[in-house]
Amino acid sequence: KLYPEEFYNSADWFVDRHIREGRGENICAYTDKGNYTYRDIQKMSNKMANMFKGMDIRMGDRIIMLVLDTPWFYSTFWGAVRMGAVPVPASTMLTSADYEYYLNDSQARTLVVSSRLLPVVNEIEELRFLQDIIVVDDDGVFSSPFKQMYNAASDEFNTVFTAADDVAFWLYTSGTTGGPKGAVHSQSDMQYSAEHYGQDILHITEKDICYSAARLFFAYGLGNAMFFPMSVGAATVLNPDPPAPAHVFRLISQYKATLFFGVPTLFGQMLIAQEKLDKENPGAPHALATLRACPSAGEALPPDLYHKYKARYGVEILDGPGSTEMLHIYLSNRIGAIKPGSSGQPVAGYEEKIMDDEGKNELPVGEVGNLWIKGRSSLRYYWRKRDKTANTVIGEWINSGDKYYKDEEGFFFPSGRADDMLKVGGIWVSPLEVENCLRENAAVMECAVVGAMDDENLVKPKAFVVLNQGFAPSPELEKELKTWVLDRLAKFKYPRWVVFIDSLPKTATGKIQRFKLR
Ligand code: 3SK
Repeated sequence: KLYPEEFYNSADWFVDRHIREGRGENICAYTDKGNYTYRDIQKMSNKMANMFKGMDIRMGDRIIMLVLDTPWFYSTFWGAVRMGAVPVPASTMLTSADYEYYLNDSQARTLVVSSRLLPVVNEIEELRFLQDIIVVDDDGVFSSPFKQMYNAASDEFNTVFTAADDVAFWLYTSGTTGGPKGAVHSQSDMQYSAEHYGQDILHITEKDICYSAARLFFAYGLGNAMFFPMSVGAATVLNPDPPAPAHVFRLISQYKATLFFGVPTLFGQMLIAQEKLDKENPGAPHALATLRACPSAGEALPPDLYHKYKARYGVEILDGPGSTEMLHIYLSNRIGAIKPGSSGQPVAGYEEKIMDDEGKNELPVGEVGNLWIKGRSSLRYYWRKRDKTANTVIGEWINSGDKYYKDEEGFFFPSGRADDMLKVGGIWVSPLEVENCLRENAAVMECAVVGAMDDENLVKPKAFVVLNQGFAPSPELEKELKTWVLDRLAKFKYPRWVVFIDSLPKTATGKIQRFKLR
């Protein structure tokens, strides 16, 4: 036995520990098709690990996961981790070109995909490394020959000898330039985040029932619906369908959720749907009575939304930013101590400072600068992106790319992005990607995309377009350009407004002055 005291595998900590400590019969996942205990998840992930081993998947091999929010996400993720492979959950909302990039960039030989997403995978043109596609339907039935392999696999597995600092999983994150970056995370990062945010902010216990509108493939959803509840033997409501308000109301009330994790766009939509319900049925109780808190991330929460939600539901939205690089939330408002409009104060275990543009001096209270964060859940590096890693990982600190200032009481206030990226409904959108797409339309000579506020005070892409000769502004052309982007990029990226202008404001050196457009 080599250094047994160094053994640390997150599947052991998040799954097997509960069985060892008598929580094996706790419900881990509630679904509309039945419930799964911690013991069930252990057996399912052991079978997956045995199947992966039988496929000659080795330690360090990446397994891309395009898996909807079902127990198969858990069994695939933990099955991979316990045999030393590296699960890479990817957004289920992208295009075949995006998936081609992920599969080739990660050099994954294996893809696990929910059957509903297979058509988009089938459109991928060039795959350099992929060998096996394991399709799983919503009932957990695998495609052949994996169905037979899974059924025959033992539900026992000796979790491999890994250590806290070994690579455990990756998550892709987008930037303004270049392709998405694979953020490489270690085995102990999830436990660190769960023990700090989960306890300091959520006070999560075994009795909690979580439901996350953010899907499991986001770092935000992965914590909310997997590693926070699984850190304490609590339960999650898993459902593969998109979280429309009516659906959210049903799931929360049916399963008596205590923690509902959302994003501002959805909280706003819920209030609009609630208004309609209240008109149809005056005096009827709302569906959120069992909730004790509603964490929010992904984009800044407008203060009026916080007040309206609290007034209607009597429960607080806890706003706090997180990132794929830090794995989860590092600043947050706290239950009973909220400053609307702020991102709150440091989460225990994390330090934040506001730095000048040279990265040399910390700025005083009230001055806007660059937010740097320190905490032991941060990424190790971006896969094959040395320069981008060097710009982000600065010793023990992570440069968030966000502009912030701090007030006298230590609350942090967001002041925009250093690199013009937009957060739309909690998901990063690169203006450059939308601009490049628009520019491929024959009518477009030049364009620039910036964030603009919609009626709910939430950011959406807005395009300013200079037309080529022979084209004239019209509502039809506006519609055509929106459809053009809708047809080519993931749906949430299309510009909600197209404004035709004669020329773009630029600096003497030709750089677009986006602040003027904003
Ligand atoms: O994208 C975010 O804003 C985020 C928030 C919380 C946790 C993780 C992430 C990536």
